[in-house]
Amino acid sequence: MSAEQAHSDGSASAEVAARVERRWATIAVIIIVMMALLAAFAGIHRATMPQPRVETTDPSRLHLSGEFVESNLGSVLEANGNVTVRAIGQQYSFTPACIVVPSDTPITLRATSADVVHGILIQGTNVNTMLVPGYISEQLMRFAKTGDYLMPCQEFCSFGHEGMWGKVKVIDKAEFADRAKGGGRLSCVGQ
Ligand SMILES: [Cu+2]
Repeated sequence: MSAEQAHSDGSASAEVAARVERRWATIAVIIIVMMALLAAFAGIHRATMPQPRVETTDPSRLHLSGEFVESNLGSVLEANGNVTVRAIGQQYSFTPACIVVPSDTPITLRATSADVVHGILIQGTNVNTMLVPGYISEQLMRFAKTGDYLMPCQEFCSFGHEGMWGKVKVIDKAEFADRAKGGGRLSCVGQ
């Protein structure tokens, strides 16, 4: 191979490299633009916003006093007809493990973690929130139909994570009102 040939081979491969680099740069820019459009779509059109306020709690004292003591966990029918559900995630279960709620009713889910980061996801719905120790996660939800929904922990929280499942049981509105008459907090644990 003469010196001249080697030189032209070198510039040809430099051209190929430049072309490949431009192609990948274009793909990267397209991906960034698509992600920005998706974020704008979710935020503006679907109104998916981060929680408007930050509420904190002391994870080491959850069981002693305040909103998340054991006797206050579960579902409660509020005076205005809405339902509030309070729950805790801990390694490796949710309390209550079975949440009972009425259909066709505005529901506020309030939950936190007693130890590490967990997550609540209700299958077949867009309910999906992280449970961070020290912070209260709040999510609004509404179920059109009665039925059972699985509620797995969706954040890897250590070796028992795959066994961390809960359930949401959506029952008829009238039946829920009837059960709520006695006061107290409702759940479907053991049912
Ligand atoms: Cu977990």
